[in-house]
Amino acid sequence: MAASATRFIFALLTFVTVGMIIGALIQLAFIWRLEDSHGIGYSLGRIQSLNRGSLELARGKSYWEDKEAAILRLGYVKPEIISWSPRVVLFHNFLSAEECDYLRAIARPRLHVSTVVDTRTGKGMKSSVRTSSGMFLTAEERRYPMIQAIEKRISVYSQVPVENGELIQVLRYEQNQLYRPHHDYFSDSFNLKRGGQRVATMLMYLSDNVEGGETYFPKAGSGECSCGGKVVPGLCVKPLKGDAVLFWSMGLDGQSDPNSIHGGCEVLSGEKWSATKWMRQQVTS
Ligand code: PD2
Ligand code: ZN
Repeated sequence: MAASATRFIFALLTFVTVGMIIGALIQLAFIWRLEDSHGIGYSLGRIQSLNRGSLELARGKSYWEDKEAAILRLGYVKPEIISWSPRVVLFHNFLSAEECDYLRAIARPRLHVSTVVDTRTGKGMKSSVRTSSGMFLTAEERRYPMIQAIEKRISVYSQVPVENGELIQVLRYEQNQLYRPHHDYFSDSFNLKRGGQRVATMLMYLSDNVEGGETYFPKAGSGECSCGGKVVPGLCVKPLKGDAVLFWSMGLDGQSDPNSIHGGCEVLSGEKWSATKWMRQQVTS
């Protein structure tokens, strides 16, 4: 009698335990399906803009599953219009710290003294106008996934196709180095032949802890700012790692905009690293 009662209690306990395990598994599966269909977790499910990547978000893909959202750094990049004439947009958090470090690492062993365009010949020449060191990424490096992602991001935020972009240039400014005010559009006819005029520039900052080294727009705004420690009229953008500034060398009238004059202020301490993407009227490659 006692033995059969023990067997009964044991069977009951086993039944209850197995039932609880099955119930827990069913609940887990239910929660998992719920997350999957509503994009809970890292959900940007309510973003419903016009591109395919965002539609996938709207259908419930989580942020990291959506490659397009990750490439565009949706939710991180914050645009701020800082001037309408010249047209200048500051993109906060445009590059990740990893992307900045990657560009610097590729560039460091291949740096050369920077040059400016000689308007008589269209060739590069050394000049006191620009005292940095720099290098260009190669067409091969353009195919690396991280570079591809950066190029795609530049093209989406500027609405200039990737094919119209020149190769990315990486620059390093050491103490006392600078780039005096200049226009990015060409004043010679040689460089116009392949790709046409430069229409816009995306200037990305790759390093922190720089004193000075601001990007200076003398014809923007009506205030004053600090450029390499000097107070000057115009607008100055501080070089913060990961930020990028997009400015237009061509006005809405389709003509080169003289107000787009800009420079890189003197670096007072630390090292400033930047990367430039110039964009043309036509395809460059
Ligand atoms: O690196 C800079 O700060 C800078 C400033 C102005 C770069 C350029 N222009 C350029 O590459 O055109
Ligand atoms: Zn420039």
